[in-house]
Amino acid sequence: MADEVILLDFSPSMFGMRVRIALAEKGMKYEYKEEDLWNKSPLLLQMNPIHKKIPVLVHNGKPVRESSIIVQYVDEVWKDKAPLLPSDPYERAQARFWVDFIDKKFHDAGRNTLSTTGEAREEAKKEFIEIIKTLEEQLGDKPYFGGETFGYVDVSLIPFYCWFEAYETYGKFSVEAECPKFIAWAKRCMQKESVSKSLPDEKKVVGYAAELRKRFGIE
Ligand code: GS8
Repeated sequence: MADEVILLDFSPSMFGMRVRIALAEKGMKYEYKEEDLWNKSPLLLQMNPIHKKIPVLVHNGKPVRESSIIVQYVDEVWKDKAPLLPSDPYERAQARFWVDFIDKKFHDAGRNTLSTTGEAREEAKKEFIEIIKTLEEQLGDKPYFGGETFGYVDVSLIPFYCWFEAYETYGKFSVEAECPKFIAWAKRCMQKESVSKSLPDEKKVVGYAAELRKRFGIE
């Protein structure tokens, strides 16, 4: 029986993009369902009753939740093509550490450049740049965080790149000026079809960020 794969998603979500990229890397066909996060579908509430968040991958009727867990699941289930996690247990633990760092540090720092003003925004930009520099050190001279090939950390981090225009527009700064190596890595990833086809247009993200700022009460 062929696999039935459904993705409950929201196009500007960096977490959803991770799953889209992982599935594209594996060459998987799936049904994409765009959610309205302000009016969630009964299917989303049924498939993720705890967090009520996207993304959710529904594989043969069974839900898998949390983007980093979904990407690892996709890698384990469709293991014959484009391995994303390293085969060595220590290397795998390291990759998981960096994805955890992205979720705990990088994500919040990026969001803070959008959700703050004045002094707090200056602080947020400084922290964001410091975190990117830490990631640049981790990348070293390798083309990808995964080494010679695009891997789990790359899949988890690249979706944030399409948010940079929004961070930079509202934060009034340039990541490229301070972290050119990071931007070179991002452009390298964008050359991959699995990435470029899975990411929304930056302008769309800027529009969504403007809406979020209104909701944060900034504008
Ligand atoms: C985060 C998902 C998430 O924040 C993951 O999958 O990695 N740790 C989770 N999803 C958001 C959209 S992206 O900002 C979401 O579904 N929000 C709806 C809500 O909070 O009601």
